[in-house]
Amino acid sequence: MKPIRDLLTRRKLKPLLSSSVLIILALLFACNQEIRRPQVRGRTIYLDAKSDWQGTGLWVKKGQTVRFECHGIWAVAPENENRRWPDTGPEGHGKHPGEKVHRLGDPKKELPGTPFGALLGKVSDAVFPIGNRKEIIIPSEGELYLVVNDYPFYRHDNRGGLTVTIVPQ
Ligand SMILES: [Ca+2]
Repeated sequence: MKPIRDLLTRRKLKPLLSSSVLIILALLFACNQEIRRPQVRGRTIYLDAKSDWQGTGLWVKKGQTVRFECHGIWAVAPENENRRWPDTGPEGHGKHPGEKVHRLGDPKKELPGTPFGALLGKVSDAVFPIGNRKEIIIPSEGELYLVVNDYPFYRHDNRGGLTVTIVPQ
């Protein structure tokens, strides 16, 4: 009787043991995948001054803080207009002569009341200035888009671009 009982126990135990091993292996694999998966916290894009609104691929929420870091220079006019529109960063041309010459065109800007050449953001229909600020509180939910502030119909003569690192908090 004893060998038969042993055999029965072994027969019941064996599938149990092997399925337990499989479950443990599956869990270990899943944990490993979780650890290996890159944690995408933000991204860096190149924003050409000639570009229309450029998607960042980042989905942001209303009230969320987003950090920005910009490198590079751009301008809303070609090189031969450098005296009016000298190279600038994300803060834009506010203090330069071109801004005064074109002050009557302010309502035609992508974002009126904000300097030419300033970095702008858009989420859903909300357009907002970013400029050289390091942090922005997002006003709406959706994908974050970026553009240089210029006449939307006159970006083709712009020069330069910015490398923008965007990190939602
Ligand atoms: Ca332009």
